[in-house]
Amino acid sequence: MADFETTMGAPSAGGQVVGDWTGPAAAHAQLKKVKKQKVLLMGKSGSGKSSMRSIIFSNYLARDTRRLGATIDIDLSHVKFLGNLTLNLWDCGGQEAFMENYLSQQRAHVFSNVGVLIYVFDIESRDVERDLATYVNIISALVQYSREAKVFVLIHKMDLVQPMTREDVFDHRAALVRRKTAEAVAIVQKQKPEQPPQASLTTTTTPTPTPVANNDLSPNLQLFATSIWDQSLYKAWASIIHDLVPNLSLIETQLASLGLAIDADEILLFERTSFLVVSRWTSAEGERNPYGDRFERMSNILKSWKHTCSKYTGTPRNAEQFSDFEYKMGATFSMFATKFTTNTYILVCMPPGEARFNSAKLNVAAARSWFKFLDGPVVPAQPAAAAVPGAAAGAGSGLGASQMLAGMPAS
Ligand SMILES: Nc1nc2c(ncn2[C@@H]2O[C@H](COP(=O)(O)OP(=O)(O)O)[C@@H](O)[C@H]2O)c(=O)[nH]1
Ligand SMILES: [Mg+2]
Repeated sequence: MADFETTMGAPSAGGQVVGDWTGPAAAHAQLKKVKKQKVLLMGKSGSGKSSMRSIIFSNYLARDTRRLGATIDIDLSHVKFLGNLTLNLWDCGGQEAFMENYLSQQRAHVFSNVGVLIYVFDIESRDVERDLATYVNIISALVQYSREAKVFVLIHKMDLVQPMTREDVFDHRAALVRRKTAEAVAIVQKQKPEQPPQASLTTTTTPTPTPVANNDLSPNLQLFATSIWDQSLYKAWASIIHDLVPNLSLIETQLASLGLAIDADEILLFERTSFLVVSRWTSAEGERNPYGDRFERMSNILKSWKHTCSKYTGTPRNAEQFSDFEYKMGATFSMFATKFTTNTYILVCMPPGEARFNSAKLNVAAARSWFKFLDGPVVPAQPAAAAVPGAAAGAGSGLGASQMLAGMPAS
């Protein structure tokens, strides 16, 4: 990253950012190729798995999910996320017969090469003990075949719990799940490496399970309280995809450079279909914002806005792509969300001021070429020259649009 910072240039004392793209090859050489991730979506039938998948990735409204039919066996979908990440999403029907099958005949097939397991608990379920027992079996199989996998447990349908007791109910359930996870790991740990697993007896082509050593097998576990009726779903899913996104540190570095250059309070980068926050940058001033849930709220608001645009223009929901969303809150703050690269939207929040706002918009447009790598595995061509005067300078020193445009890279 250091190489890239040098080539892009830091804001000078005068607030100008001048990028000389003489040597970004080092940074681009680090760009990762297309990454495929197997993501298992599991939990009892009716717990809400297909609903959340359809809302996040297929532009469903929460109320549309009532019409979803039960998933039969495994519903496999390939979700393209940005230009270089494909999620192979295994939505596993949760009826008991299917679950038993995943744990026996299909064990190696289902649990090998898993990047992420998302396990959904319905908080309304009456048979908690049984749900937990199934969860223990699933975790044991996962640890056996994909011990590096990350586990996200979603305690779902929290809207059905009284708001006053939600936190306590979640904490109690989370503690139970953590304990059960530890128990599942202990079961696998006790197994001797030479003991063949049940499934490897069924076919000669099944992959061998990960050898069980004495070191810690505890999966990397995170828990979230979720509901399809509020923004909590976006918080959980943004965390799930966050670690899967290739070139994350490059994205973060670039966003920070842009944020400093335009003197923003905060920048959010969204994936264009799901509106999940891929990455963000916050200034020291922005860190004082007391609303910790503002990121998932913005995901929710922008996605609803997109649906509203679709409703009133007659455009199909999947095709709708608004280009700009601006909000100027008097003397408090300004923000805009705009289409950025082919696969992303960007949101910039900044102090008020017309000159600052206009300058930031131009500079964000100029910075698009820095982020071309988000659109595909192909290493972008180097712009001949790039000079992006900062909005800080624009706001402070009254730079005119023609001066700024003069410094923009040829796109
Ligand atoms: N109240 C409430 N209902 C939900 C929620 N998520 C899903 N549902 C409903 O639960 C039912 C079953 O959902 P579905 O996604 O088919 O469950 P799956 O079998 O796990 O795939 C549907 O009627 C959904 O509308 C939620 O967060 N809150
Ligand atoms: Mg389903």
